[in-house]
Parts: sequence; C-alpha cells; structure tokens
Amino acid sequence: MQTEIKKGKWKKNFSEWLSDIISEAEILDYRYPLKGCGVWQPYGFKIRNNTLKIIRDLLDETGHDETLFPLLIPDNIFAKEAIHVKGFEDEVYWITHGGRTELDVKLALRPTSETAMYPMFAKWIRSHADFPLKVYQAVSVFRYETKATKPLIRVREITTFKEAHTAHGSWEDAEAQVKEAVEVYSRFFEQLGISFIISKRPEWDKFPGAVYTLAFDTLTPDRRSLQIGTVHNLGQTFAKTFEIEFETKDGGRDFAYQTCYGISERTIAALIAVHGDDTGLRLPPSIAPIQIIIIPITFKGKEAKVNDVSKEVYKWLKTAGFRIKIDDSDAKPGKKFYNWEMKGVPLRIEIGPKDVEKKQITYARRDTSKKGTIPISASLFEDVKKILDQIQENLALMAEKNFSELICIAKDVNDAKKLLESDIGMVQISWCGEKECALELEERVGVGVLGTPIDDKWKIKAGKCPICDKKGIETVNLGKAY
Ligand code: 5CA
Ligand code: ZN
Repeated sequence: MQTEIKKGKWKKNFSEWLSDIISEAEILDYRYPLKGCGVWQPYGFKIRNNTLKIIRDLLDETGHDETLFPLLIPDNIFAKEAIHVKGFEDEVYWITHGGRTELDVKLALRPTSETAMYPMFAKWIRSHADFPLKVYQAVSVFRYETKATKPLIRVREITTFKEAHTAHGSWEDAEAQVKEAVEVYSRFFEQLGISFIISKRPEWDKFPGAVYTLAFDTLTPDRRSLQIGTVHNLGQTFAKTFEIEFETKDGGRDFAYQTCYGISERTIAALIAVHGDDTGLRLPPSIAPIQIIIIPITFKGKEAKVNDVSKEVYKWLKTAGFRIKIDDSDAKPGKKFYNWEMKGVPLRIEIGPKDVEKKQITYARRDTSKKGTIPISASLFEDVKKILDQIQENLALMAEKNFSELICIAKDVNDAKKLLESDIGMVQISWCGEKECALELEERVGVGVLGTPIDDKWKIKAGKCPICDKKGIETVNLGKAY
C-alpha cells in the first residue's frame, strides 16, 4: 500500500515530507511499538550500508582499526568520570535485573563508549611506542532522549553510531588527530554531497568531558541546522580517570591524550533532506542501492526484441560494476517511472522498439529530469559512468547552492531576527567572546548559538558585538537547531 507524497512538501512542510518519504520509499518503518526505535527495511538498509562503507574506507585508509566493545557498562565504571556521567545522567537506560535477580551492580546501556573502551585502553597502553591507538566501531547506542524524537534525526536507539576513539603521547599529536578527523569527515560529507559548516561549540555546549568540541552543521530545507557529526579533543580528562598512563621517551610517566569523533544515521537524514524534492528522494550514485533502473517499453508483438536488448544492456552494465536493476513487472511504464523517481534512483534507462531499431538507449536523469540517448556501443560503460559522475557532482552543487543561500551575515539583533523570520536559516554575527553576551544574543534573537566557525571562509569581517558594543573578536553563528 502506498500513499502519494503530497506535492510541494519538501520545502514547505519538510518534517512531514521526511516522515512520508522514509515510509513510502521503504527506508525505515517507524511503526515499531517503542518510541524512538525504527526498523531498517531492505532498501534503507542498503543506503545505510553503502554510507557506512564510505566512512569505513576513509577510516581504514587513515590507519584506524575496527573493533567491537560490549554494549553493557557496569555502573561503577560508568560513574568514574564525574563530568561525563553528569552530562549523560538523564539519558542513560539502566539494566537492573538478570531474570528475577536484582543485579549487585546495575548496568548502563552505552550512550557512547568512552567508559567501555578506556578501561581497556589502560590495559593496552604501556609506553610511548603504543601510540597512536586509533579504533572505531559502528554499533547501536541508547539515549533516553527527552526532546521530541524524529526518525533518523533524534532516535533513542541510535543504530548507526560510528564512533572513533584515539590515544596519543602528546597534546600536539591529539591536535593533529583532530585535524585528521575533520579531514576524514569533510571527505565523507563531500562524497555524500552534503554541505556543512564546522564550528567550535561554545564552552557551555561541549561534549561532557571534552576540552573542546567541533561540530559539523548542515541545514535542512525548513531552514533548521542539523548537527551531523562531532569531533572532540578530550585532553587527559578520561586518561586520568581511567589511568591510561604510559612511559614517555625519556623514561618519565604521563597520561594519554585522547580524541573521539562520531556520526550517526542523522547523516542519512541529512542526505535525504538536502537532495530531496517534491517527487521524493534523489540519491547520489555514491550510495544509491540502485544506480540505474532499466525499464523495457514493450508493445504487443515486439516484446521479445525489447526484452532481449534490455537484458543484454543489463548484463553489460552489471558486469561493469554498476548497481542496476530491470523493472519488467506488469505495471504501466508511467507507474514505474514514478516509483523509481520517488525512490531516488539517479538514472533511468528506457528501451523501446524505436531504441532497439536505432541501437540506442534512452535515459532520464533524476537530478535534472533531462532526457537523452546513448548509442549501444563499446563505449556504453564510459558514457553511463560519465552521466552518473555528472549526477553526483550536480546534486552536490545544487545542495551547496541551497545551503549557501540559507546563510547570511546580520548587522545586529533586529537584523538577525528579520533574516531568520524571512528565508534565512543561519545568521553570522560579530561577537566579543563573552558568554553573557552570547546567552543574551540567544535570548533576544530567539535561536541558539551554534558556535564559532573554524574555517577562514566562514569568518566575517570583525564588527561590534551587538550586545555590549565592544570590539567583536570572533564570528558567531546562530540558528534554530533540530
Ligand atoms: N563520544 C562522542 C563522539 S563519538 C559522542 O558521543 N559525540 S556526540 O554525542 O556528539 O554524538 C555524535 C553524533 O551522533 C552527533 O554529532 C549527532 O550527529 C549524532 N547523534 C547524537 N544523538 C543522536 C540521536 N539521539 N539520534 C541520532 N543521532 C544522534
Ligand atoms: Zn559582547
């Protein structure tokens, strides 16, 4: 049973559009009888796995090793890092019983894995020669979110939590690791065609236990900012708590310097959001479960030839490594077109009697709706590859354009308010650096401070702090966050 995506909703009613498309395209069935939990359906699961493959490859290439730590963390271990546990105390699920027996030590379902991993790091790290230690895992974590839950964006079982954790012999090495992590995530989002700004989160909004937090924010069509990844420099906070101590080169002792960084299925929400349109999904070829759909256009008496050529084209392109499918079901072509467009397949190939005659295929691009023909020849593979590359690039360009149009420099509080009430999603203002001014700015503009952008490209010319009138020393970004 399928309901049609209502026209015009992508931008005007994004939240509803997202729920509709997730269900209609069979990505996630969110009707599971537990709030904040959904079921990955086959099509969605393939998108998820293709996305995970990109990040796994990037991490593997940069010397990270994949591992798997236990889901359960004993209370006495979890509670060791006071700042960290304070930050998560309202969000942890607890296991108190084994069958009918009350447990002596209750067990936390990991909300993130610092406290599961670092006691083991303490056993593994002995000397400076053990550095760097760089591991990651892709697992479920659980957070009892009290804000409204939303499929993929804010869930209680985060099923696709890719967390990386590293340990180093000096602050400088940890800083270099933060740079590498930023680089890895930047390349990851680039391959998904998702635009972002990297901000240093304000002191009062950093990860519990971190020295500082960098966050990647994108913008959804309803002009809200979405935190799609974070990189934390943890300094020696956890190392001191969990006694990750090592022998230095000159025979002294020191505690390890650590970083961690994570992304989740929110990345997939962003992917769906920034590339979508009123017809449905538009998936970048890099992660599309089906990159090419072949639709034979048969007429009575001419089925055999059309089907033969379709199968042949399918075989060639499949052997060449494309993710491809033939839809030879009994449905009418128009219905098939609609269905695969809604599901975001980047390229449609139509083969009808005329195409057979002319030894060609007709194609339609999902990103632009443009149609064309390609001769069936030895260069078919290159021709198709070129079009898919163009689609990949064009989707990213269109998303980048939408993104940059949503960001604007504001002169003062009133200007910021006016911009955010019109069609802007993120405003940039000069700021003196004082917490009081930032908090008052939030209060008066009515949206949150996202932080200070780290790339020069996003730093604005210094002006005056709109609150205290003192010289602005930093750029601060504000926006309504998901
Ligand atoms: N240990 C660190 C780094 S792995 C950590 O837990 N960081 S975090 O809390 O910022 O989470 C990492 C990312 O997970 C966030 O940037 C956000 O994109 C995503 N995330 C956080 N909570 C949720 C949630 N409830 N649902 C979906 N994604 C979430
Ligand atoms: Zn100020």
